[in-house]
Amino acid sequence: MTRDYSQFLPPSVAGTPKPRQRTELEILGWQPFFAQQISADDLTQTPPVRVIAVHRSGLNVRGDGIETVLLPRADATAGDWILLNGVQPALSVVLQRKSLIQRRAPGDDRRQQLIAANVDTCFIVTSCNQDFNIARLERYVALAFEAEVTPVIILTKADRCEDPAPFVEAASTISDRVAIVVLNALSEEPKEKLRPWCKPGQTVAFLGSSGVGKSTLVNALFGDDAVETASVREDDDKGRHTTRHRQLHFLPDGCAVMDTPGMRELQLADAQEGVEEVFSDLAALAEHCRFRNCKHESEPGCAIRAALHEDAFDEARLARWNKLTAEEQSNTAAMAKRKSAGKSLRKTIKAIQKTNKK
Ligand SMILES: Nc1nc2c(ncn2[C@@H]2O[C@H](COP(=O)(O)OP(=O)(O)O)[C@@H](O)[C@H]2O)c(=O)[nH]1
Ligand SMILES: [Mg+2]
Ligand SMILES: [Zn+2]
Repeated sequence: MTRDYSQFLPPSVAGTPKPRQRTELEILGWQPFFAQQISADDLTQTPPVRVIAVHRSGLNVRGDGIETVLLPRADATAGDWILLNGVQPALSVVLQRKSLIQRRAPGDDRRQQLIAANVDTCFIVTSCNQDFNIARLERYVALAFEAEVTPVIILTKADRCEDPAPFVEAASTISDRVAIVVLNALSEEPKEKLRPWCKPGQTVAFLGSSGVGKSTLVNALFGDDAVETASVREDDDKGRHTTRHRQLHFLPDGCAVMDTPGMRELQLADAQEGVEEVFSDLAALAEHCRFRNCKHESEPGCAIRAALHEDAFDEARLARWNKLTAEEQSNTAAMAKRKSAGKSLRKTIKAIQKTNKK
């Protein structure tokens, strides 16, 4: 009989030591940032669960040995950690977030829409084709900067494009703080190329228009068909809409991966810092304009115009900066108005309730 003495041997002889077993919570993306918000009692009495999918009808949450559905609530979104109150689920508490991706809700509803919480890296996906739009990419990058999430631009369908270089070049003008990855999502490339961000304990999210390959990338990371993808319509190269809700998937080594449906309209609000960060070169120049409120049109002593004169940057970029800044300001103002209107309405209701009680 052969006996296994390997446990008595130094690791170099016994083979490479096994990586530490990750706890169930760690696989879901639990980090010290969340652990330090709760006590040992909380951990047992109101166990943490993560929102892994958002549906109209409810929030799917998962924890250590827990899998349940909570009623939808306005203050929780995909990726959130919640201390689950088993007796009164409505009293469950959302933990403080590490990051929050949000946009102005589309349509007339001017409130902020929570998209994803506690994401470490957001992969902004577009393709080497007509989906590529520099202004839209800038919005996404501003959104990520504002959310305090690391943005990475992914250019898919490189295999369907004769020369992806111009796309890479255009994307690289957005910000020198954003990595750019060009790949074929249907190959083995994604696993290798996205590895630096898809580490154990991390949460990554795929954002971008419909049909650019977000779900295909999720499947490539898992090496199987974890999620359904759209088949491309022959005529316009666009995928059909299949991903309908935001959902987290968990790689066995402990990286949480979020797939999202395409966003048709991305309007920023409350994102002034994010926008400034994308256009930090222009914002720095503007500091040198003679007038504080310089519109960079025809004012004397305009540093932006002077730089433009020397071809220091592209005039179209200045136009995009102006446009995004104006839009962000108007959305933020509209939202503030809505908030205060809501506040005074709540006050009125409270006052009525008071008089009714008397
Ligand atoms: N040739 C090629 N097809 C791709 C690539 N990425 C995605 N597709 C195809 O594009 C279609 C839309 O992909 P999907 O992942 O559903 O897009 P999503 O809407 O962003 O999730 C599918 O038919 C994919 O097979 C790529 O890099 N190369
Ligand atoms: Mg999809
Ligand atoms: Zn100026």
